[in-house]
Amino acid sequence: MKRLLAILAIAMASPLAAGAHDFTSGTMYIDHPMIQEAPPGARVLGGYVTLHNQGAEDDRLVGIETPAAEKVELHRSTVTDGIARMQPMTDGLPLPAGEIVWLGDNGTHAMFVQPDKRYAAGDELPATLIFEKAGRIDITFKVEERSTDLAPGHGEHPQ
Ligand SMILES: [Cu+2]
Repeated sequence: MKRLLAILAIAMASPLAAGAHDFTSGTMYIDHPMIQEAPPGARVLGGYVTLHNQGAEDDRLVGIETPAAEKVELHRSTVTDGIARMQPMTDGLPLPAGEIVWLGDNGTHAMFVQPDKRYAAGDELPATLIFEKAGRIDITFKVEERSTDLAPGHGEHPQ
């Protein structure tokens, strides 16, 4: 019994490892693109991904496309005087050479607007990440159960 509990504890301590998947194209390493499961009828879904620009030149994530939603916007959430707001990241997400950037840090996220159906944990959404220099890279976002482990702001995406 103790052994079983230990195994459960390990499994629960690393919820991300279970759903981990990654993609590489050229010098761009794309780790763990995920979308948080939302309640039925949700009009938007929040997406997150880790990007490691392993090249010598700075790059930038300028957009995301998917056939699974009306559109995808890059947003940054801020809380001012207790009021949450989202702002479009009109210049995209900068990816300095050699650095690892998490779309998810500081309230950043990809907002999937009007998904074509309800996506539940375990589902996958095809998407294309569009980079200024690395070009278009096809990936899939995996839907995961809503987690409170994500940084502040992620769990409260306005629906
Ligand atoms: Cu948003």
